[in-house]
Amino acid sequence: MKKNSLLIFILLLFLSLSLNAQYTPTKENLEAREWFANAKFGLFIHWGPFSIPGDGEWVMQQRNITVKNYTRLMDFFNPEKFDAAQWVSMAKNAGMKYITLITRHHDGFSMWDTKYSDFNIMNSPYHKDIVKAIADECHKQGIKLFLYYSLLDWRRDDYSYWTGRTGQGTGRTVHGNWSDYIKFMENQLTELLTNYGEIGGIWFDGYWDQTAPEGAADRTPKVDWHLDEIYALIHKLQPQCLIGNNHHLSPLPGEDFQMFEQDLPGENKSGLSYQKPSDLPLESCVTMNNSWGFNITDTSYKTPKQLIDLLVKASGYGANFLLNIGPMPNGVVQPEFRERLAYMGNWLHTYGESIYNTKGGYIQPQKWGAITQKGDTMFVHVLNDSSTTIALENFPYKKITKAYLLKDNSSIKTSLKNGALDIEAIKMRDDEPDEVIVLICKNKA
Ligand code: JFZ
Repeated sequence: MKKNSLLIFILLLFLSLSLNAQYTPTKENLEAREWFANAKFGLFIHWGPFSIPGDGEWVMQQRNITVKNYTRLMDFFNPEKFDAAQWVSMAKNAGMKYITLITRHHDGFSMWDTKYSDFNIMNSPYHKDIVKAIADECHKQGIKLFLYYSLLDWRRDDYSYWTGRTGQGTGRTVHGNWSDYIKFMENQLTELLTNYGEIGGIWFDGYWDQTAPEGAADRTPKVDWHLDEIYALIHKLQPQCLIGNNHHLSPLPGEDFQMFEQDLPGENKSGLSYQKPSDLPLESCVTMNNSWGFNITDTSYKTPKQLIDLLVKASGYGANFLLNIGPMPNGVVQPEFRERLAYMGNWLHTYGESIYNTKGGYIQPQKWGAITQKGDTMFVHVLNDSSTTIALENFPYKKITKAYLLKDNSSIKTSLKNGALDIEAIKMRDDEPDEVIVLICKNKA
């Protein structure tokens, strides 16, 4: 009898451990992943009281603003010109299929009507639920909404700031209870996943605050994030909701997509993206200038051509491109951002079929450009002048039945011999960021 109960105990222990470690996405979730991988282009919005000083969303950390002083920003946040319908249609007209909205960044301000923190939009002079306004418009205009949610908090005493890498200069002295903090996040996430209709995904950030930087001998988190529990809660409330976490590591169990910050998958220009691309749907998030949140002196805008290059190369890697805006504190999106978004939308109007619903190329993006594929159609995106022919080694088809420019159907010379494809040299035009060659292929090699 005793032996039996011990056996059952061990069995149960083993079962619960393996249940936690394993995650089997539901059918809805797998469908949502497929939708996501085909969507290709989204709008990231960094906006909140942190926009007021015009110094980026890290202003509290960078200027060591105390909790007491920072709280005053709530009294000034009154974005009277904010128009959710306009923002959502701006994203749609840019050819974007989803919006990823900051609901609570590291400064801890909640952009919705939450019961679990007083530092929220309902206590600002604006007094209207911004997440609700955007969620309603997204549902109305048929664009998916993803919610950015920070795991890191620069204000709360129960956030383990004493083991964190940031948030040391905000004047906190009390060491609160970590389990309270986990409960707080679960309560807030439950609100977000209950009161705002269907949510496309949760975009976590801040995990890295409790981990030594890349290269350190020991990179185990200093706290137990309870991610299994948090992820299970999300998937229970909304099984289709995709979970991603900007921890700059390989995906953890329970995650549904993988993101790269200021980098294309597999590239590491930012020094933040050491992680290898996985089999999950991929997403690259990038700023339009050098700031996420509104920065009044940052005028280093990427050119429209640079933005098209990034979108095309992300697609060539099989990844989504999540392009950021940091609107102004009054709710106006600055014209430099609006112009670029309009340009992208215009471009996608003509070239969308070479981006949406495509897979990454059989070879990765190259100096001259990138490849995207849809069935037996291959799109060769020439982004940089190729004065010589473009040579594609190990071409995966034996025959090309048609080769032409997507914009005007004019035919393009190709020669396919012994698995090597040569495409005639393409001269770039100033008004055309990408010359898209369509190859209709036959007979897989
Ligand atoms: C994070 C945020 O901190 C940032 O404000 C923005 O929201 C971006 C999309 O995501 O960026 C990071 C993440 C990690 C580090 C720095 C910035 N890090 O490890 O130093």
